[in-house]
Amino acid sequence: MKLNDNWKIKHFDIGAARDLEVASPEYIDYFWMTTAVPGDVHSTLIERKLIDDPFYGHNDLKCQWVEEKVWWYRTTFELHDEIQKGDRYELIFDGLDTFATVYLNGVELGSTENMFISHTFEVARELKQGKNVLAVRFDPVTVNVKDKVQYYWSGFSKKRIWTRKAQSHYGWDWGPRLVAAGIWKDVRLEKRSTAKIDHVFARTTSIDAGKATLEVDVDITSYAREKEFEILISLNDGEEKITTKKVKVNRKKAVAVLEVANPKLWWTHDIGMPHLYELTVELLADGAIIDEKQEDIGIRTIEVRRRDENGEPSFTFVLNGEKIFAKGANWIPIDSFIGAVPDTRYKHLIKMSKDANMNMLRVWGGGIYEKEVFYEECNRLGILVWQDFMFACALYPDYNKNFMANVREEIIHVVKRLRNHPCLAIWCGNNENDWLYEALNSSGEITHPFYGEKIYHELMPELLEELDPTRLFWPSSPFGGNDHNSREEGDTHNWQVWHGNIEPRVFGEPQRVNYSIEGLSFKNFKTDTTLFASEFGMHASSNRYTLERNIPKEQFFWGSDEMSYRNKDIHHPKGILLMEGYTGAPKDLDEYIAFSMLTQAEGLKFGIEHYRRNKPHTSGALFWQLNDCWPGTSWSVIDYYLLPKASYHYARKFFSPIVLTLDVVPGEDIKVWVVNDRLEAYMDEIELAVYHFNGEKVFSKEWQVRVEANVAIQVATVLEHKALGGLQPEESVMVIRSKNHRAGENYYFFRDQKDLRFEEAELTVSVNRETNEMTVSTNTLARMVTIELDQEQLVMEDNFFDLLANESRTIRVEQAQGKEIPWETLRVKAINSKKG
Ligand code: BMA
Repeated sequence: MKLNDNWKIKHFDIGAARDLEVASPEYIDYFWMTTAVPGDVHSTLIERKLIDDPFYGHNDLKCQWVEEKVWWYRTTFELHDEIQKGDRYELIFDGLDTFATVYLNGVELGSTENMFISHTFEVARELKQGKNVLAVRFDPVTVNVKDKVQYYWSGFSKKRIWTRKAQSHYGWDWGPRLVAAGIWKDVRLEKRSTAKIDHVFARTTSIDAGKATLEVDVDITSYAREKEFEILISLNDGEEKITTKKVKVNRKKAVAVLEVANPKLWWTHDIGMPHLYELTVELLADGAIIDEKQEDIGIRTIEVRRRDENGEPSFTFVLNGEKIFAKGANWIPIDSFIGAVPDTRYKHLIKMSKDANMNMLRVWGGGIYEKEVFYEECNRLGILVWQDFMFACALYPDYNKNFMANVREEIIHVVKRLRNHPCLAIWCGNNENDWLYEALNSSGEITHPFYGEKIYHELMPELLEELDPTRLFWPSSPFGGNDHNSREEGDTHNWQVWHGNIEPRVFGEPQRVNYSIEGLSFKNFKTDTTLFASEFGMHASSNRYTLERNIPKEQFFWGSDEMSYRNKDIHHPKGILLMEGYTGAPKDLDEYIAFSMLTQAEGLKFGIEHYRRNKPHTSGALFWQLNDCWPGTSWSVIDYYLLPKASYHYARKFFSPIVLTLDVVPGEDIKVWVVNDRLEAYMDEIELAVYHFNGEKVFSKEWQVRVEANVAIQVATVLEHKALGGLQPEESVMVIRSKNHRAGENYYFFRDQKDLRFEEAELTVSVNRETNEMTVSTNTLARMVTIELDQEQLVMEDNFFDLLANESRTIRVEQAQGKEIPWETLRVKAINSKKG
């Protein structure tokens, strides 16, 4: 039974309330405010208009007081059962954020200090038939970490490392400090009989010759020592029963081996179907079912190949025996207030990832182990998950016994919770701790030992060997080689682009930076020979609608304090330098929005197509970052209102399983490539065409291509001056396309945006409100046609595209929740379209 109803909250100053009084059933809470569970304190205060929307202007600073208070939650619930002697009831909190003390009918059941795990209390004696009162006190994090002064490295804020809570709550370089608190997941009361199922671990042990073998391990807790139990396992495929097996429980464990003939395998969506079977595990005592668990499982094998066929280092995910090129992004918490986020927001974002042809998402280590809905959607849609443990950019107090006991419990809990998901591909110990520690240490900036090392290099590998030997445990990201961020081994974060790091470096060298146009240009991707790029990216503005909703009107201009407050990164000139190199520096807000979006989109395209051409040596490209937790300026490609930036639409193209791509360096030969990630050969006729911006076609060449399954090849070279057909490079555009529409069109320019000489485009726009379609056409090449409508969560077939002279495109627009499209707010423009 869920206990999510009737909750109320109130805050007290530290020390102002007597705990047993507030927790007692007699306490009068008539005047408290109601709140939603799951949820959080801030979201309730926002809803009740007791704090101003923290995302608007500087309002986040106005509500910092919330984190300094003691917050009490109270509810009452009715229990109809007549409680018998020997009955067992478990009160389960799936998520308490974070320092909580739980009381039932005035009895203090215990305290918790880990947001990431569920907490269970045995309460048969404290429960009553009839009315029960449940109370939870949340202490401010400041109280708990007050005396934990520590002078060693911890990025973005100091004391966060002592709290097993989303580290980004304390502020990050893409989000404000908003230290959430509250009951952020379900609360449940479960009656237990003589035993219960603790955990199930289902895994594919082999797939061959039309047969798959699965092993299912079941752990139980028994409350009746002498009693015998059995486990009944069934595997269903929709309505069809595939197999069942009954096994005896021996010392609280049961193991069953299942065989599945002609299994339908789980694949990522780009190369197959993500087929799911339903596994049911029933616990039987004297023939009667006393507990049951159901999970969707996939039949698949996954490994990370660390050496290729020639014995050279590699970092390639291999799914069901097939090498995968991982295409995707880094996932951060999808809201500053994660408890109150509806599942629909998750579903929409994951669907958007799939629609952008991503086959892997990395759950980054400064946020949370995601909610169930995240993994379920990835299972269902065929997206692999790189799972970090939640440690990021800091040293962690591995010398402290209590902290380590908490971490140990967390790892066990999380691994058992997530290990059955077919989407889960790898466990990773932390984000950047190994790399940054060594680099900062070598630069003389920190002299402490590598605190935290025991977690990722002792505790985790030891526990994972036992709890999940089916996946690679990777100590950190990046990791491997001489410099943990070495391109010779393992995975890398390319922060040469944007952050200006000078790479490669080796152990012992200081980390140097080059803040110049060349130093942080996205052109630097070209020299990146990584085996697997798990982070890299550039800022782009949020959409105009998103900014307008959150920036006071009088501050709505480029260079205002409010605009700059949206950007939480240090050294703001980095973004300007990046744009200077490609589009030129923006002069006003409209130019900033357009130029930053275009630079990010072209930069990611430049880097990712390079990485993909380099396959299989490079076997993955996960850019930083998919999403935002607030309406800010960041590396995200989808803004807070789930409106795509230009890069998102570029991603649909540069991540498509088959991509026709050009390697273009001004003044050099143009290299024509085909990247085929599909598991079958690609045969086609392709064309490279060059046009003057006014539409005149000056060059065309066609090739018959056959590209074997899962390879990238260069199919041709074209001399630049030939391709130009007498035109100037500044006035021409290239298009590489499939003559049979088997692959998407791809546009390239001979020079950087700032050097191109566009003509002024006149766009003609018409709207069909019946079908929610709009059509745009142009007289001359229109660069980055941008369709804007004042509504959140809009889904457009395409946006931010280039349109050749005299061509037209029709775009369908939908709203994720089926809301009306506000066509009256429509604005369509291109970078070179007529202003006004
Ligand atoms: C990496 C990430 C994040 C950060 C991003 C941008 O270091 O792991 O910590 O937000 O770069 O700086």
